[in-house]
Amino acid sequence: MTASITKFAMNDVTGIKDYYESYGYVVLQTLLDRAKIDYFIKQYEKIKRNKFFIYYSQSLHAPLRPKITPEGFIEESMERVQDLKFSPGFSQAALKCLIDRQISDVLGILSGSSSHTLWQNMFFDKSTGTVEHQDHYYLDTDPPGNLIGVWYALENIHPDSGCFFVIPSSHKAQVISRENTSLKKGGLKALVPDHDEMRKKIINLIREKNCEYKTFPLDKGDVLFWHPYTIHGAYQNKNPQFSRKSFTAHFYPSHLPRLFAKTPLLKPSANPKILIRSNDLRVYGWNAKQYAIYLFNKLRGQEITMDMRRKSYEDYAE
Ligand SMILES: O=C(O)CCC(=O)C(=O)O
Ligand SMILES: [Fe+2]
Repeated sequence: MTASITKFAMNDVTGIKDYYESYGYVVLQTLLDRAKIDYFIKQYEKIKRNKFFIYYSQSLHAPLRPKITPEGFIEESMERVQDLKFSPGFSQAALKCLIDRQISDVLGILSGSSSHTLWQNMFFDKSTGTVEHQDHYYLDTDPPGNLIGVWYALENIHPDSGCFFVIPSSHKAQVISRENTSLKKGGLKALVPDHDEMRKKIINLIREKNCEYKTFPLDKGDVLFWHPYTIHGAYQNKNPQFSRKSFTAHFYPSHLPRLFAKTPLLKPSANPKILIRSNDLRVYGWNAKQYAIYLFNKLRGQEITMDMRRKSYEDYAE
């Protein structure tokens, strides 16, 4: 049995803010228009079996061709969905959901800022069983603590699909930061030992304090917002019949700089309260590079860098 989930409506401004501050997350009920979701899913079904479709995988940090399960779902999650410009119907439908007006209204309630920048985003068809972590380790603002994570349920999420979870109020406990702050020296690979340390510290913290996990089998259109210090992750899929269609995105108040990262050129999106990356040429270049890396990896064999999937490690029970 899943414990009940407190869900808020948009007009409960004080309730939303207070809950987020106490627990480090908050759920808004049917925030995202279902017709918008249906349109995105239609676009997704179109590209899924396209022979030329390549995407950057968030779970493996490498470009991939979709690996489709016997039940018809893409196995590994996609990163930078709105930047997949060689599939414009798909990427634009994703962006429409990500930058919805209701989303920016809630971001405004939580941060008090009138403009937010969309930094990173992902699409999951199935759960990849994300290890416990704080987003602060990967993405945050300077000063830290102002990033907001957003998880969008794109279907009714089954409890056995590998639900997203958070450790309530963990944003008030310890923050584990990156020791290696320079991504330039050696890229992602240089961060691997440090990342593994972080993963272990988080697991130890949870075990020492015997923390309670809160699991989210949300309904289609529900949206969860969380703090960059809140420990969260996702369970492994328990039944291959269940997908877990969802987006996640990370926003921050536009006036703040990024921690450990340069801010790219930005422009207003179709929602004037949300800024997105403006240099389209660079984004096309990034896409071309993914094709090149994909072909290179195919010839040479793929090297796994930062693996986010709990099944790749021995220290997780499920
Ligand atoms: O949905 C998941 O599996 C995890 C997503 C996540 O950790 C994030 O978006 O920050
Ligand atoms: Fe995360």
